[in-house]
Amino acid sequence: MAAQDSEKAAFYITTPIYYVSGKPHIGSAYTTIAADVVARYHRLRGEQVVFATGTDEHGQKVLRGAAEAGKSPQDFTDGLVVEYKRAWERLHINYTRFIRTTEQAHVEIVCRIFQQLLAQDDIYRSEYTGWYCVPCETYLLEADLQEGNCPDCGRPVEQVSQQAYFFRTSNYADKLVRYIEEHEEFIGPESRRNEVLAFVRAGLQDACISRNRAEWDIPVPDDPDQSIYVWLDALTNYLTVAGYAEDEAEFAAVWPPDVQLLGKDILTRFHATLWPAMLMALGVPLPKRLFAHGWWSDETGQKMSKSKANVIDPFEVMDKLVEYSGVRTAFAVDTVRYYLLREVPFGLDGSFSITSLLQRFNADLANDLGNLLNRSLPLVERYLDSRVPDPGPGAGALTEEINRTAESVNEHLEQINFRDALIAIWELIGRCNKFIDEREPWTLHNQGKRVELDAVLYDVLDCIRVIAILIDPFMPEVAEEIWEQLGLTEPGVERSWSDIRPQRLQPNTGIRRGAPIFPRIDLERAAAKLQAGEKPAETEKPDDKMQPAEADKMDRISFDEFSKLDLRIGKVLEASRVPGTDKLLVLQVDIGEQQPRQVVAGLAEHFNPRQLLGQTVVLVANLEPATIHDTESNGMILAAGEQEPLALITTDAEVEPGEKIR
Ligand code: ME8
Repeated sequence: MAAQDSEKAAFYITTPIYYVSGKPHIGSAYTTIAADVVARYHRLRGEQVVFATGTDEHGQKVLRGAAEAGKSPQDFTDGLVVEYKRAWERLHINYTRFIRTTEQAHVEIVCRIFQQLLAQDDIYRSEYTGWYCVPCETYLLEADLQEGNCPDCGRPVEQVSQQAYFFRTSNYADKLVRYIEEHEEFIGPESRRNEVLAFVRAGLQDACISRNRAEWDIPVPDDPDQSIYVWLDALTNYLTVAGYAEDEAEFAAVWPPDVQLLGKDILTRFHATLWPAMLMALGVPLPKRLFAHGWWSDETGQKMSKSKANVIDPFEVMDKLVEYSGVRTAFAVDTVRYYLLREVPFGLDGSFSITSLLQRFNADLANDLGNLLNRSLPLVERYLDSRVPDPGPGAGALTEEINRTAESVNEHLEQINFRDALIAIWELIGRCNKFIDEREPWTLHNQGKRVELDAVLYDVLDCIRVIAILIDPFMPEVAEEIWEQLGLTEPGVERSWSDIRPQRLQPNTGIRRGAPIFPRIDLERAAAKLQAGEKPAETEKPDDKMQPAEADKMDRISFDEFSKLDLRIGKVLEASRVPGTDKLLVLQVDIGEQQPRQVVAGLAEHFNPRQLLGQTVVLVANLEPATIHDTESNGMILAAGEQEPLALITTDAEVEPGEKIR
């Protein structure tokens, strides 16, 4: 996949072109997001990329959809194309070409190909008697049917008896078997390759490639009673995009496709047989790699189908995520992208579960990645005046991990193995978090070990920089946010795969810590809401951190309720770690009472105990006492930060301990 032909200038990747019979859903989004990840990866490597997607607009399925909607086929398809383009934009899909099979230039290429194949006797006319599945737009033989229904979608088929044109697929079966055997990379994953080989070895029937004329289809040249079969038309889109028979230079720069992604439903009968046979007949090189991914079903494992109304809408999922976490819409989109590619190995089937999406959000994004940022950038702010330090001779502790991760992510992405690439990146995130725990920058600061402190924080920031590049193909907006928080906003400081090397971060860069990217979800509350079947609010709103509507959604309390809080000024007299924990400190706080209050607080990851001595704090004095890790706690210290204590709440002038807050 990486190795480009020396004479080929561009990396060419495609998705199937989707039927415009319904709105985009999680299935079409899946293939398109996966293709976008591959395209972004190659762009980051400095390659020119042609990334094509589009819509399949002819055929009975679309014609019937238009009739049901009471629209002309043109109005119907125009409307849905807008929906597709809008959906791809919202999902951060950066395609370079959106092809519609109704484009005049494409129609002309389809006709030219038909004429050429007819002239060279790869197409002939005969009688067709058999079956047709309209939802799949597939001709079927009696022997193909399962209990009289379509073997793919299980729906009833229609009997067809007509004069028709045939393509001599059978002539290419042996050549195709040899080709598949000799080109291991041609079909992935391995299991699908074996299925295709078995199918082709059993021999191929000539394919019926026309139908009695339907108003909306492409007519067969010089035979207006017949329409060109929608699959011949659809597969040709990949050639049209590359400039076939139109622009020789463009075609030479782009052809053959490096990767064609598709679902397993359209591999064996179409992309792995009819398509290569057509190309062989035309004398055009075959695509380098066809990769068929698995099928998403709903939470109960049922195949998604519009008639069952269980089709998953990615935008409804995002709305829920925004509602439950308060995450910005752009990062909710990236979360859905991450979830789809992390949850299930590409190639296998999966069932989409909002609960597991929310769990992954908390565990991988809020905890692992979010925590890394939320705990390290404040340290740089506090100790180093928000500047990237000099690495000094002591830096480079994460060099080996960074190099190893880069190598493994490359390998996995070349193999179209998104899940393992993400696992490798998350191992690096875990390692970086652990490095902070081990080196305790707060202790180094406290001990005045500035050189060591600089080296540790440099390594952490530099590793975060590498992580931002690595996640960029998957989560482009999150990568950009991290980049900005690192202060890498100068023109020309773009993310590039070649910068996945240690110690490329410029000392003295000014970091700009932002709000936490992934606010943690209260999973219990979310589960209760999900169970109540609440429909989330529309997220058609500006991508701001605090939406005006959020204030309305807050649980309000009355003044009487607020008055019940007893908030007091306190002064920290003693502070030490709670034995056996990483996060907890036990503090003795003077709040003007006879005895100091003992309070357990989750401050240990961000504050050194000694740093807190003498600190003025705000204490919730009338909180019920609790025992935390065998230690009595009698009150709560207030700090800013929803997930992590980023800063203590204190006063801007000296106030006596015990003073009430109103
Ligand atoms: O077949 N899980 O279009 P189509 C995973 N026009 N992927 C899914 C999915 C699911 N539940 N549902 C759909 C066509 N897909 C033809 C293609 S190409 C020359 C012509 C994805 O709208 C998957 O990629 O039925 C599948 O192959 C494609 O959508 C089918 O889209």
